[in-house]
Order: sequence, then C-alpha cells, then structure tokens
Amino acid sequence: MATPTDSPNPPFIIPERSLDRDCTTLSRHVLQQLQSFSPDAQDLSALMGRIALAGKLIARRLSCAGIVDGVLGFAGSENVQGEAVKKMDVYANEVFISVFKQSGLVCRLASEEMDEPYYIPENCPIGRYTLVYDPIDGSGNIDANLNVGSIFAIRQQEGEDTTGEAKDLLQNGHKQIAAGYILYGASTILVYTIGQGVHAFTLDPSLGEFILWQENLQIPKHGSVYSVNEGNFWQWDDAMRDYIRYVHRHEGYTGRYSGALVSDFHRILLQGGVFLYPGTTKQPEGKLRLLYESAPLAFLVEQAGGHASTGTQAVNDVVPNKLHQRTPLIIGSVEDVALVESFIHDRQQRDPSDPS
Ligand code: AFP
Repeated sequence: MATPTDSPNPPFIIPERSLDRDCTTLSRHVLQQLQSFSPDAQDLSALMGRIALAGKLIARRLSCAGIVDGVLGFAGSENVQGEAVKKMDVYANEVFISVFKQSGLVCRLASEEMDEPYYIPENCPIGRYTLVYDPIDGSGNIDANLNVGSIFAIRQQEGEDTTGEAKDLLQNGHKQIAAGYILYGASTILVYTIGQGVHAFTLDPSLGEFILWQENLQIPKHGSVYSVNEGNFWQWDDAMRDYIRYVHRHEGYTGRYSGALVSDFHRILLQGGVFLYPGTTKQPEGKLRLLYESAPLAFLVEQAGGHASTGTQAVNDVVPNKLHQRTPLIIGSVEDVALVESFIHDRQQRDPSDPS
C-alpha cells in the first residue's frame, strides 16, 4: 500500500500531540522566555499562572450559561462607567480577586468594575505587583452566547501608595511588564506578552491546562478587515467619515464587528486589518478605557509588529490623569493604522482648528 508520502498530494497528517508540547504550560513558557529562575522570573511565571486559573474559572462558568444561575442577565447595578452591570461582570471580577488575594504576588487590583482599586487586606500576603483588568470585555454578548474576553496587564508598584489613590498607576503603557487577553470563544485562547514576543495558548479542557498553540505571533502589515461600529457614523468627526467612505469605495475591504473588543482584536492580530473606536459627539474621548483595555492590547500589538494610536499619538505614550480614563483607539496592522491616521492628518492640514 502506498504510504502517504508516495502520493503526489500527501494527505494532511495531523501532527502527533507531543508530550513536550502538552507540558509547555503558560508558567513554564514564561520561565523559558526569561531564561531565568530568578525571584522576579518566578513571580512573573506565578502571576501568569494565576491569570490562567482565573481564565479557567470564567470559561467554566460561561460554559454553563442558561443551566446555572448567575451567568445570564443583569446584576441590577451600575459600574463607575455608568454601565448596567451583568452578573458575569460581577462573578469574573470576584474570580480575579479570589485568585490573587492569597497569592502574595499583588498589592492591588484595578478593574473596570470597581470605582477604586481593591487593596489586598493586611491579613493576606502582600506583593509588589498590580493587576489592572477588564474581567469581562464584551459583556453585552453574553446573553446571546457570543464571544467575550478578559483583558489584563501587570504593572509594578512604584513608591509607597500611602494615600490609597494608586497614583503610580497613572503612567504610560511602557510601564506594563506583562499584558494579554483571554478569549472565551469556540475554544478558550490566552494570548500574552512579557515584552519578548506574543504567544498564544489554547485551553485543553481534558487537561485543564492552557497549552502552547503559537509562538511569536506577527500581525500582517495589512489586512482587509476594518472593525468599527458604523452605527456611530454621524457622531464621528469628518476624518473618520472620510476613512469610512474610502473603504466603502475601494475594493479589498470587508467590515467585521462583534461588539467585543477582544474578539475583534484577535481576528485582526491573526489576519491583519484595523479596529477603531473613535471619539464621538457623545463621548469625545471614545468608549474604551486606557489602563485595562487599550494599553494592554497596544503592548501586545506593538510586540506583534503592529501599532496602536489614539489618532494623534501612540496609545502606549498616553499618560492617564485618572484610573478609568478613556481614549480613542485605532489598533492593528501598521499600514492600516497609518491609513486611518492619514485622513486625520489631511483634515488637520485643511482645517488646523479642527480638533480631530
Ligand atoms: P460591553 O462590555 O459593555 O459589552 O462593551 C464592550 C466594549 O467595551 C468593547 O468590548 C467593544 O468593542 C465595544 O464596547 C462595543 O461598543 P459599542 O456597542 O458602542 O459598539
């Protein structure tokens, strides 16, 4: 019988699940990245291990939507953003607190769902790191069983936060030492960087482990996808409308928008293109929050060879003046982000008084 290699087009042979690959867990991968077992390296490995545990707990809960109470529907309160809080927002926020509270790794957790940072109680071991996170990004998708995500970044505490205002968090994105997201979709994917490339893991439910899927992801220089909520068209400035008219009139562009930043960003990271959430007349600074949505993804995309801009400056250069600061976001392939920025620049040339 001819072996597969004899035929002109050998059938796709699914690679054996190597034992070594199954053992490349997230924590081990971090140590491999750092090529070190120093205390700092061990801390970072442990931090990422905690993130993975939070992701597993949230994924497990989401998989029971509709058959377990506390997954679908609203919690009946509003968060600091003035947004109606979903039950999963509350649960996921508490998961991150529970997972890190006794870890001895962090001193604070700052979340989209909490007005002020959560300080680790004095009867718990206190660490020198801060976790900033959006526990459930895209919670509007939960009740429709569509993709949602968690976004996170890790920063080191600087100085003594004696006032409890966490002012040392109000620094630009270059202060992030790790960042990433978890995408709860057909499979649960964790993507992270510690400044040495972007790496993706898939949760193997049979193992209960995130297993290495791809290393050193690089975003294409250009892609066909533009991802934006065109329902806001008439609330945008002229530059954004010029860009949208351009992609409508030119071949080779396709619109994709899921309502969950993580989901739309993941597609663009793999296939190229651009995601936009510009400022609007109602929200001139845009909707997305800098510290725990835009900056972590900006760190990732820059590590993957892409770019993230507010339209006038790099997202990771922005110094926030408050914990929940919002910024406009244009993120993705360098060529596609540059094209959007060119429309902003053209408008500014034509009308220097135009703030866009
Ligand atoms: P929710 O978490 O309230 O669903 O908001 C999701 C999000 O912050 C981000 O994930 C989406 O890209 C964006 O908002 C969608 O906002 P619009 O519904 O205004 O397009």
